[in-house]
Amino acid sequence: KKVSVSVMCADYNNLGEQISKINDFTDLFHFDFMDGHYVPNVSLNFDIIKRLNSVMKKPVNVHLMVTNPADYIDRLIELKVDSISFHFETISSQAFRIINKLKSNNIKIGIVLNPSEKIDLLDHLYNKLDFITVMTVDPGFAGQTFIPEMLEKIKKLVEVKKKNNLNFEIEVDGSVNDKTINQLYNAGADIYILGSSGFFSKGDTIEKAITATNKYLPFR
Ligand code: S6P
Ligand code: MG
Repeated sequence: KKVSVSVMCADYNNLGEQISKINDFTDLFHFDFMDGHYVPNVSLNFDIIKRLNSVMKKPVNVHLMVTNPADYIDRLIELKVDSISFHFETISSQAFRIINKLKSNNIKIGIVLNPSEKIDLLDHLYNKLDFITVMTVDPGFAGQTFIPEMLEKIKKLVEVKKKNNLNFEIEVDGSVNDKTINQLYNAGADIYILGSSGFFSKGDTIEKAITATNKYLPFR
């Protein structure tokens, strides 16, 4: 089981300092990219990753909430990110092209399912994916309400994995916190994205947030 801290929820006034303190606690860093078009918000960007690359000691995952994700790939390859998460409908017409390009650059690939999207959308891609992200809120904003119906989707993915002997990891994004973690854990999620409700609000310093979060995580 892995933890991925959502950098969009950090204190931008102390970004480098916070990230360096989170290094030992997290397994991955999660960077939300938004273009103000696919979702009505904007968030992190290439320059922020570039500036933080020297501070971060854990792999970087970029979650592209953008209409034209193919436009972002070359710069993410340059930045040597570890993995990229794409929303299914934004790459459905060019999924194989994009997957092959990332694989040849040693970048892991994940597909994100919005709450409205069924897992069957991915049945032709399962064996090509490193992970599948189940959104447990609508994409675009931190601080939203957990959608409990998504637990079934996680369980279905676990079944598909077992039945077909597949390797993809199951990630969850959106309102992952002390109130939802046990259900997500029991459903079988592998990677837990922790943002405002699950990490940064758990203490007034990063040290306190780490202690409090380690206490409630069922796998630590
Ligand atoms: C949402 C984004 C997420 C958030 C995370 C925030 O569009 O993809 O990664 O950063 O969900 O955490 P919380 O606890 O506020 O939902
Ligand atoms: Mg995200």
